Amino acid sequence: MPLNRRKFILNHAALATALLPLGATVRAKAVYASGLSEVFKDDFFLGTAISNKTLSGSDPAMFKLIAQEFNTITAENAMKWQSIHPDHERWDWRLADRFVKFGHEANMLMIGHTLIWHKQTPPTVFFKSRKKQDALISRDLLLKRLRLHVQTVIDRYKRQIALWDVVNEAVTDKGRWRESHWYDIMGEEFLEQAFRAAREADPSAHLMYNDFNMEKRQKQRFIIHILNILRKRGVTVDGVGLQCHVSLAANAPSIDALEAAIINFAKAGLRVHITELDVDVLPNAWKYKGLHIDDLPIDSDPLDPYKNGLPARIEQQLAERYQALFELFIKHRDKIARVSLWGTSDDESWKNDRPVIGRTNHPLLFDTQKRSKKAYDAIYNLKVKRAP
Ligand code: 9MR
Repeated sequence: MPLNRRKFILNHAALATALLPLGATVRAKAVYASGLSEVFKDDFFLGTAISNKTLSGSDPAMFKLIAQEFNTITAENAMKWQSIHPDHERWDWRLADRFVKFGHEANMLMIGHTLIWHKQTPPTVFFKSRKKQDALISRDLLLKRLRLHVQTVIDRYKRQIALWDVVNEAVTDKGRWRESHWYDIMGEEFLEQAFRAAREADPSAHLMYNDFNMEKRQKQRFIIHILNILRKRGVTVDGVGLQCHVSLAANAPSIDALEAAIINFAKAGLRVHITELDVDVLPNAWKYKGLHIDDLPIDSDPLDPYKNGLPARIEQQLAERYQALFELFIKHRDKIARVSLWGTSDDESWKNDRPVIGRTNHPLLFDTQKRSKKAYDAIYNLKVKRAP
């Protein structure tokens, strides 16, 4: 086993436990020895997010591609509160069970995403009545719900999942607590309580805090500060997730800013995970957030320029951007446990519908036909020089 992977596993007993019972499938994995994760096996785990479409079985070719190319998976939506626990007494484990079954069969390192978030959580979690969504419940009741949810989910999967995004996006880019129902009802305490509940449910799990725009200095400082406070109170957070939803423009964010983030989080004693990498190639359209591309009050063509494919020039820029990112990740491989893409092929990316709905983005390593792109070759070639 490569040194850094062994170190990672040894540092986190639960991960070892989670991987060990899979002896039989470890051998099966060797069949796919040529994938991208194999190329990076001495550096970090390399993964992707699996969509609900794939999990519901309508795209078997996608499972095959993922098994071939990656060694860690995250459920893009299937394990979020709204999907797995849609009502107080109702749990829906179907897609999450499918995720774990696939992960087990393909010998994947599985990531539990995400236990506590302000989005994709049913309003009934926070309000006194279904009809009157103005009266928030008490701190004590919300704490009870938080603990029940976190512990039920971890309990069910703890034999297979040893890494959890416990809390997602609790901090603003300016380095303050994000306004959310969690924060409104429980104040800062919700972060600590979430990690406490997770730690109780699986004492040796690898617990992470996950957020976007982690290169912003104020955000970084604040997150390190609050995670240090937790540590002083005896609640250890093991890792931090840098989502890395970046864009094609060289400074969005700059490699230097990302590098500083990786170094600062590592210095604070946190394992770094790149959790949701993708590279947006489209023009900025946040001004029209939530609108469909066909409903814009302006000529929409300039905002959706690559409907018929990515021109060679842009494809090249995308490859260069991916290459620069992976050069950085390789440079800091001692700090980085994992790099996960947020999806596999371009057609399934959330970036086609955000901020504007219905555009054609090209942010991932595989095109809509599941063919590897130049960006794939660029990062593959960083490790393996192919014969000309
Ligand atoms: O990719 C996910 C998309 O399908 C959902 O509609 C969206 C809902 O907010 O969440 C997306 O995934 C998010 C992830 O869970 C947390 N970080 C930001 C991701 C992109 O929004």
